[in-house]
Amino acid sequence: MPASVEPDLIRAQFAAALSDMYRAEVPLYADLLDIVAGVNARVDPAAPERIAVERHGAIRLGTADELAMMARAFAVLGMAPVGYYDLAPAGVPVHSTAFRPVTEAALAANPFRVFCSLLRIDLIGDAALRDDVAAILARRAIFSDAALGLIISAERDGGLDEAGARAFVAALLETFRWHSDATVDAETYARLSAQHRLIADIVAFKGPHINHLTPRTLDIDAVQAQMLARGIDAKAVIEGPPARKIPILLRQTSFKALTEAVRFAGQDGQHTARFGEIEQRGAALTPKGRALYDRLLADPDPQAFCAFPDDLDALVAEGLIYVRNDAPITYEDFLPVSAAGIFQSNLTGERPRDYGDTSSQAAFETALGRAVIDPFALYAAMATTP
Ligand code: OOG
Ligand code: NI
Repeated sequence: MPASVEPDLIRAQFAAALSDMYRAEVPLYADLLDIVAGVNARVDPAAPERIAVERHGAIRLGTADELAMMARAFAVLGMAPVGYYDLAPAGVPVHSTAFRPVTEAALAANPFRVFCSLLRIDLIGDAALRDDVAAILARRAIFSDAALGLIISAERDGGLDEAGARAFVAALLETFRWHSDATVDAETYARLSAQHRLIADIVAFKGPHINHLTPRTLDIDAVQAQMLARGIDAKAVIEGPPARKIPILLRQTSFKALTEAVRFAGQDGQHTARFGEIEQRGAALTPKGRALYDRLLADPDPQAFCAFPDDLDALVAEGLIYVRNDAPITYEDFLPVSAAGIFQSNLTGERPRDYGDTSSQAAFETALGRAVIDPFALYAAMATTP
């Protein structure tokens, strides 16, 4: 068998192909890349190579089978599921993980990550609609036969050769592509949408179209200001911690979803799904740091955050951040509160839902076919003790 291509390389090729596809489909994303590249070059002309190509995307899946196969597809790209995010408390009927590279070398080679959500059919209150959703989803196949065949050969042979890798990138890209033809009629779309707009987005189409692709900026406030100056409809609030000398975790902001023309069986219609987002990443917090962050975030007083030290020595001395050779380790994951804000910002007018406290990591992992990796364990393994 010919030598197999490094998963890091297949991931880099896939991330680049996805970015090109999204750039062609969503002009706002091309503008974002422009602004972010300009700001990053000004902030740090010597920034590590990974920053220039760094992106995260997001998809939403309908069934356990789709999730299990997606995990196998991402494994070919050297990406594993890290963390469990329960969005139900925020009124969004999904739970999620982040597929991403997990070793320092793989992150340095290409840090592409995908926030991947699974619909919680059990949270649909209307039993008849629940059955319809299951039946509609059971009829679709989100992976082509070519993609499935290449996943199976990669698993069997321990990788893909060059031709296989090229074919796999092209085949998997199709799963992430936008399709303006809905798989349901307008009446069914309206029923799904009335239950929750996100349910219509997940169920009514042929596949889990990529709904945003997010470049990483070194100064989110500067990018936000430039977007507003260009007349782009940016969300007013930046999600995550306030601006600081030593950035921590993740700050994100998103831009309104596009309204797109779609075709229902026999009828024209509209759907809003795809949007823009930028993010700035900071230091990964230890469990102690994260507990402090969560406590301060819950405090209604906006000044509360002053209690989080903003000095490298203090952060290290108090054991709030992970460091490696005296430098903060970058946070590679997501934040459930910010993710909820990102979902909500694209669901204007959606009435609030109360799904109660129904977190179900065990059910998610059964669907996934494996346990998710604990992000703290990954940072702890990379850290050097001071
Ligand atoms: C995912 C929202 C979460 C983030 O950056 O926190 C997310 C979605 O809208 O499907 O991407
Ligand atoms: Ni995002």
